[in-house]
Amino acid sequence: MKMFELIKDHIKDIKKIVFVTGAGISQESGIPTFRGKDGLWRNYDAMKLATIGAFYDNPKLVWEWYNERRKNIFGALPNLGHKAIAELEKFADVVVLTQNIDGLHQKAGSSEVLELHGSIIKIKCSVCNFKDEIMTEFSEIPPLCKCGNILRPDVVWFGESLPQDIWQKAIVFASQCDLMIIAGTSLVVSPANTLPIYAKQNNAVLIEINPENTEMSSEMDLVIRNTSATTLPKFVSMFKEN
Ligand code: BJW
Ligand code: ZN
Repeated sequence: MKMFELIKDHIKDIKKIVFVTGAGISQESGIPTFRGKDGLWRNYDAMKLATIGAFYDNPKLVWEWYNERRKNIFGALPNLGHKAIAELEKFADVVVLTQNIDGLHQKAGSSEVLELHGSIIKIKCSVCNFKDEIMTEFSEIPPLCKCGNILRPDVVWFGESLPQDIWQKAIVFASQCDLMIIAGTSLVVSPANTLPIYAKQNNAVLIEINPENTEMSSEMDLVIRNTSATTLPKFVSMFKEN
């Protein structure tokens, strides 16, 4: 396991681990990523559907996309990558800063998960303050609020700001960690893609797990070009051995 030499000698000093995760970590649970050929849904570009403008132009279309994703996600199980992250809590303080809305980190048993882009089980009214959690598909789309306006997924679309309390906490965790592991994200979407910079300012070790190159691969201390379900269990083994 040559690739781990960088941290193996310092493993006793690693007290705080922050994970930054994206769609790639759930790919091995059967959930498609956004970018690349995976990110096409009925020939629509997922990136063009994940905007507030697309929702107001065609709420029915955007809801059809979410309805299909709800069905897929609610049937999905955490994979060995999610499970390894949960198990690492036995060895260090672990915080997961995820861009995913699928809830699989929580299902795997992680206790500190900050959902930067919201959650697919949550819905909210596009006009009033109504919010709810719904675990089924919607038969009538777009679903309507009691106030008569359209309900929407309680997720963060392009042009919208992240939930500020969660984002502020994420910055604090990122700024205080010893090790940041960035897994399954292309790091093209801001502001989530700035989190490694906060960690670097604290001299944290930065490790990327991704089969492909990303925007920030050259900034990493170590890049592991493999999938997360293959790689993350090896971190657990390494902590166990030390
Ligand atoms: C594996 C693997 C395996 C595969 N193992 N790895 C110009 C105009 C307007 C806005 C902007 C602009 N320029 C910049 C902006 C800001 C914008 C932005 O960043 N845009 C860029 C795309 C250019 N950001 C925002 O708008 C954000 N808000 C904001 O900045 O507020 C202030 C503001 C307001 C107004 C104007 C400007 C600023 C909000 C961003 C919200 C993103 N929302 C989505 C949808 C969430 C809900 C949903 O899921 O439906 O979030 S879009 C989508 O991208 C989703 C993801 O969380 C996010 C990130 O994607 P992720 O997770 O990285 O996935 P992929 O597919 O990109 O990558 C997968 C990776 O996994 C790949 O690298 C694979 O190689 C790898 N992989 N298999 C490990 N098995
Ligand atoms: Zn309402």
